[in-house]
Amino acid sequence: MTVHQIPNTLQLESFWMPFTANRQFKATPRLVASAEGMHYTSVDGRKILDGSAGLWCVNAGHARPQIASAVERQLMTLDYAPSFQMGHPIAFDFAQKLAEIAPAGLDRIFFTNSGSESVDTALKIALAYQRAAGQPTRTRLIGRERGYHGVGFGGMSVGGIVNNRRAFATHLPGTDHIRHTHDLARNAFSKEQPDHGAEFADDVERLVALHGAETIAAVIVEPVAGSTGVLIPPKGYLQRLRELCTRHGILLIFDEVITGFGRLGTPFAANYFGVTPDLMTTAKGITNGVIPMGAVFASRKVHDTLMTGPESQIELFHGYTYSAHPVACAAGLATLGIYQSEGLLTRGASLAEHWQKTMHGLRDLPNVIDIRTIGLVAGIELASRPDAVGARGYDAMVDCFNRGLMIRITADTIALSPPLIVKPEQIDEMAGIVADAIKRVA
Ligand code: PXG
Ligand code: PLP
Repeated sequence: MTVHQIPNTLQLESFWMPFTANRQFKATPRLVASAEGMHYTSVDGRKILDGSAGLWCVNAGHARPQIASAVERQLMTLDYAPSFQMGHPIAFDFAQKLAEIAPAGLDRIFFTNSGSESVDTALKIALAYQRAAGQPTRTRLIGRERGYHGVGFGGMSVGGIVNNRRAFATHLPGTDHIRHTHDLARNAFSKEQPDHGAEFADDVERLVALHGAETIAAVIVEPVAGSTGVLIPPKGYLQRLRELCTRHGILLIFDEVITGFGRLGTPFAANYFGVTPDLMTTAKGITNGVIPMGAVFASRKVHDTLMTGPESQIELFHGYTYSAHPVACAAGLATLGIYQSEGLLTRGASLAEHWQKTMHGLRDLPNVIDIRTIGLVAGIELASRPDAVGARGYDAMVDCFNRGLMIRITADTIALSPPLIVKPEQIDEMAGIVADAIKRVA
């Protein structure tokens, strides 16, 4: 036992916590001390079922020995090496393995250390691509309302969550947004893709009409929006987005930081929906969450357009000290090994029916105004309390934690996304704890 497991000796002031109500949290902290498989253990020794795969990242479950030993081995073999004008074999191996599971054609891999860095990298690649393709006026970047693309200035600017934007007035200039597709009136309680709303993709035409296609570099969307409350694209929507981007010479970027690596029951959302973007951002599940890493998957067209000019010239003036960190690559390779040997990238598909039935079984509970499910993700939207958006959701999260289940909330929407090793009876257990919480916060 280390001191970290004795809360009453713990000094909480110094750690300025991310995306947290620090003063509220420090008054009544929720602390976990260890994790294994599908469970965390709290500092007071309670088992807590992981209903959120950490933060949507621990897809193979916790404390996997193969990953731990690969990391240890790598640390003692080559702990760090630069990737600027140097290389180390494991980075090339990992990129090759990722290329093998990538959606068709997205087989050029640029490594980062997080989803936010993947997003900013993809946006910069899009700008560099348009310039190299002889379209230097294409500098505008289009996101979507309610989109989350991390917290860098680029990702924040194309993002569409007001709380993430308003304190930081200096957004990137030259960004704009299409509307979100959330439409409770027409689509509440849809299973998988809702029927209505493909026409929201036509907002790309409106922005083309407003700004001129020759000013637009890229459109970025989450195929399924995760952190804004599990918003599933209407039938035909992503296909239409793809057609419009192609027609107008605009690159389409899928932000698959959450949807990547099996979350929908397919390796990537691009596979699930049968729509291939030009660039795809990933992070989180790429290393099972255990070492920070991200990757941008680029099409040959994008990559090859930049591989021009004299061979001695750096083609993309971009990268991170820790791009392709050898220890992250080792964790990623071991993670991919587990995903493949246990079939985890498609396991969600075989559980989806049970998942959907169990989650939709919660629809008659008090204040439930929508339930959305796809793959191994569910969003359960609760009506907000008058004048207190988010309060009911927060109380439900605390109640679940106290009764042995970790969930995520966005305002009053509960998001569930367990590790992909979840057993059917654990799905039932999750639903039971959530049902009790919903009743208690009514
Ligand atoms: N894009 C998407 C689609 C994401 O979901 C990021 C980019 C940024 O990744 P990093 O690694 O920089 O955090 C994300 C991250 C939540 C939650 O509660 C979701 C994320 C992060 C933290 C919390 O839903 N997604
Ligand atoms: N700031 C300074 C002063 C640096 O020297 C560097 C990298 O060399 C950075 C920021 C960027 O750090 P990273 O490459 O880890 O993103």
